[in-house]
Amino acid sequence: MYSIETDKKWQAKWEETSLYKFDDNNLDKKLYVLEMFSYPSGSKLHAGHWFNYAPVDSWARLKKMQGYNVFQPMGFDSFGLPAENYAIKTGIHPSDSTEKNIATMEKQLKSMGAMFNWENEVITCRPEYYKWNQWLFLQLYKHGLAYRKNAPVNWCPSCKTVLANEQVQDGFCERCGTEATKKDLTQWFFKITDYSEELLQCLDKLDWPEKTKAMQRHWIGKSTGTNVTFKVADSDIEFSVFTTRVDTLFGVTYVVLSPENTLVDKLTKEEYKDEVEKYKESAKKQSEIERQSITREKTGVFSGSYAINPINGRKVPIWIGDYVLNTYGTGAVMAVPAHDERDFAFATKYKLPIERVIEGGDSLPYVEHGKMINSGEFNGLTTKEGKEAVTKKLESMGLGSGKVNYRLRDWLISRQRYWGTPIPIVYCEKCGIVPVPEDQLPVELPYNVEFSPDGKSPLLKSEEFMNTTCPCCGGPAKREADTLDTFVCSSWYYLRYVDNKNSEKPFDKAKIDKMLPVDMYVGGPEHACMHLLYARFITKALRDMGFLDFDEPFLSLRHQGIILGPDGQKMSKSKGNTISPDDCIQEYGSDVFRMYLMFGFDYSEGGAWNDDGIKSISKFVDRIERTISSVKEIIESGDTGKTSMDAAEKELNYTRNFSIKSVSEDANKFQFNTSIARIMEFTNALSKYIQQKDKNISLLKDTVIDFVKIIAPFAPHFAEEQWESLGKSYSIFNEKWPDFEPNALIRDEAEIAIQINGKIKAKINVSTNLKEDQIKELSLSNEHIKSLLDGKDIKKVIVVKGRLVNIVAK
Ligand code: ANZ
Ligand code: ZN
Repeated sequence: MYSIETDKKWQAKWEETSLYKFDDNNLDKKLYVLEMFSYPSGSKLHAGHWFNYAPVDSWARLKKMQGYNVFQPMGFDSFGLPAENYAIKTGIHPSDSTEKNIATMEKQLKSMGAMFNWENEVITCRPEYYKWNQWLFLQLYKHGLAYRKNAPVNWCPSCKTVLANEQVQDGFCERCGTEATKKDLTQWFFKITDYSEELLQCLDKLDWPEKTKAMQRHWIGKSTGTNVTFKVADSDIEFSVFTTRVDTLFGVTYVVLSPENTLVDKLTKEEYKDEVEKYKESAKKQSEIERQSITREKTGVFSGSYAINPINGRKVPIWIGDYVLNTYGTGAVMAVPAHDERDFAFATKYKLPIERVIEGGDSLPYVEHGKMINSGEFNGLTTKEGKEAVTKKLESMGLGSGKVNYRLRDWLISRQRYWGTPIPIVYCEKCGIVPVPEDQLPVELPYNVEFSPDGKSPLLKSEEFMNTTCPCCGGPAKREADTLDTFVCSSWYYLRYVDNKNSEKPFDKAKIDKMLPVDMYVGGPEHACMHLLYARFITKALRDMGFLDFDEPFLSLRHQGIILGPDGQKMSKSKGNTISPDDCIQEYGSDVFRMYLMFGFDYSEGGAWNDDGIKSISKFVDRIERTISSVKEIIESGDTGKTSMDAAEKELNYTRNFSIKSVSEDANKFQFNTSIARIMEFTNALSKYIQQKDKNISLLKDTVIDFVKIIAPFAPHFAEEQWESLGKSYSIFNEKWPDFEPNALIRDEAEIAIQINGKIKAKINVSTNLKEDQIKELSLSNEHIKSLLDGKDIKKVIVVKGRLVNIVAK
């Protein structure tokens, strides 16, 4: 009987024979299959990890049997907040707890029996890895893609560190859910914005979920419009606004600057200074999210100055309002209250003029496109034509030009936390910012540091770390005390896997050019605008710096859904609804656990755990085992000599070939649940056939071989065991995946269901040559159906050829 002992037996054999060792000599058929690596946060592997890894391993096994040379590495994203927070909670040093957790998780992962290439493991918190993280930082710095600036940045008061824009979701810290605030700090950034356009364009050619691509497009936020220059009346000051609707330029009745715009002080007239100062103070307390909210009441103050609309010379008041963000466009907008919601609300509140310049709609604001009116020489042009014509005119006047803006901001990568890669920078009073020379890497993270966060970088407290000598002049210097965002570690780990033992370089160019891009990447959808964007950027940056020759890291991407507790809630220890993979595999064996995950859920959707579900899979596996063992007995008891293909043989052969075809196609598309449903049907067909008196033994022999082969990816240990019991030579995973025989799929008989009022009452086999009328007749003459219809009135009979007959009766 299959059990965890079967798992252990085959795991030992696989390891002993290096069955899954990647073949460096067969790169033409390489298939790089990657699952997002996990972070050892303290808790053990949970059902979600399994759901990410095990079905993907089944997919990879199918590919291996189809002749691919599979590379499927695994590692640990072991720096960062989860590990550090766990350490803070338990008081155990993050380095100790992390190493211990990694050991536990490795053991658990091995019990899954996946084809992981452990010899390629990457652990990001070890100096062998983060040395190259520092190297990456230095390359970006050398090429102007890493820089330091003072900026208002997102701050999480609970994690006590800055956060990248991507890590603030709807205003809250992505890690702990605390509302993020703003702080003015000098921080390090990576210049991802240099790649905005390419990051956007290349999305089109990626085989990724559409939703994820749409999220990235939205996050990059390309916006095509016009910068328009307004001169300030009675002054030589001028400023630009960014607009996507320059066709409404004649409708501008005022302009608005953001409170942080540096021109505000210069433009504010004496008598308005007090009020403007007060307004600027209050704006500081609002988050950008609040300021952008459509429902929030728009506020503003008048500056006392006026600007000149370049298109018609009209003098319009300059206001200051916090619905204008300083971090987007030019930090100033032209207001067209007749055609923009926010401007309309603002103008109504402050009694500013509202003038229509686009025809259409019954009421204002009218925000759609239309024909230009009240716009002088441009009257009659459509919005599209108008945008072009007005921009051209402004260009000829030297007062404007076409402009593309992106919402994407540079990636903030410094963190005021201990458990991360030290940023390899030294500050010298004489030489300023000095990068640590490459031959002095790694800058090691010191062990003896008080790591509890207090808002300042914990490394500041380590004199031994902080005080150093300047690599330039040899004088006294201080190290950078911040550490790198852990998303830097994960932005290139897939490159290191290929060449993880290289001590000279982060990776060998020739090697990774052969092994990458990753062919199939699988992980959670929550990474859409973080990890998946950063990794694309780093790949492109490394390409432009000459370290690799491809454009995109991940050609195909799939997301797994979330496994919820039996109560339909997110699994959590406090709710007591967690499912322990360890307990499950102890009780049922890892293949049953794996198969249940694949059969019980749509892979990309996930769903609620169901104990009955795993029990029924366990019974199903037993049933397969019994069926195979009966088949074996029959085969061993001698050949009957029957070679003909009668109806029963044809039926079995049909199911066999249909299963091969469907399982190959469905599993390839990550539709594991339907793949397993087909295997269930195959099992039924096989056990039905062996009850037959007169059996075709040679057909049975061939069939059972295919049967075990197509089970193999989904229940790998179990299938090895069955394969061995059939007397076949090790290993089934070196066998070729079966092909189906198209001729066997042409049926001359098909089973059809007979329904009465939509409920199935009987099943009959009919020749596929029959006409609808004949099928109808056959159904109505079925004895069982006849008895059920007794005394009823037949209203209608619907025939769906090859599938069913529905009799509507009262
Ligand atoms: C005048 C106008 C008239 C606008 C109209 C819209 C409709 P996207 O698509 O997001 O790029 N805008 C520009 N800079 C802004 C800032 N820093 N803060 C807040 N709003 C800003 O949006 C571009 C539009 O958002 C611009 O076009 C501008 O308003 C506003 F009938 O200009 B529009
Ligand atoms: Zn110096």
